[in-house]
Amino acid sequence: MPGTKLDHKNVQGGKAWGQIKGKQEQALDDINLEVVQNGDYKDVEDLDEKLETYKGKFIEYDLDGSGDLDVTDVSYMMEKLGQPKNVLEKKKIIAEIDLDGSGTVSYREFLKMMLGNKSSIMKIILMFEEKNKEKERPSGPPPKRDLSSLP
Ligand SMILES: [Ca+2]
Repeated sequence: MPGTKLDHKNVQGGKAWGQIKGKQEQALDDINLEVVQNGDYKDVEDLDEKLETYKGKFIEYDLDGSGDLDVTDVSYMMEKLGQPKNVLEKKKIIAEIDLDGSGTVSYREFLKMMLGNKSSIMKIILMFEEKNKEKERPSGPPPKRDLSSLP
């Protein structure tokens, strides 16, 4: 039916939006549970905690609640993280983690990226953000993000 892909600008914060986000969270919870149960990542430290964090991130960036991160979602993510990219760069970022070639990043693909050993631009940027957050900043504006300062 038309209109299932909602415009987040109009509905975010509304009741319909809350329902979409609730459903979305449920779906991601199911995938998290499956990941824990199938044991692929049993060697990952604090797996439950990490899955919870990644779920939150995915929901935050999946603006329309479609269950996939598309170019628009990745644009928003990169801008929010202070790493604006052009369309080609965004497509490249997605292609690195888009295992089934759909042109979008599903939650399973997102988890594979975050939990796997393979490096990718999105992973580096997200990990960098996480590191930045951990640092305590009692006052003043946050320091300008700079990818060249990564280890
Ligand atoms: Ca995909």
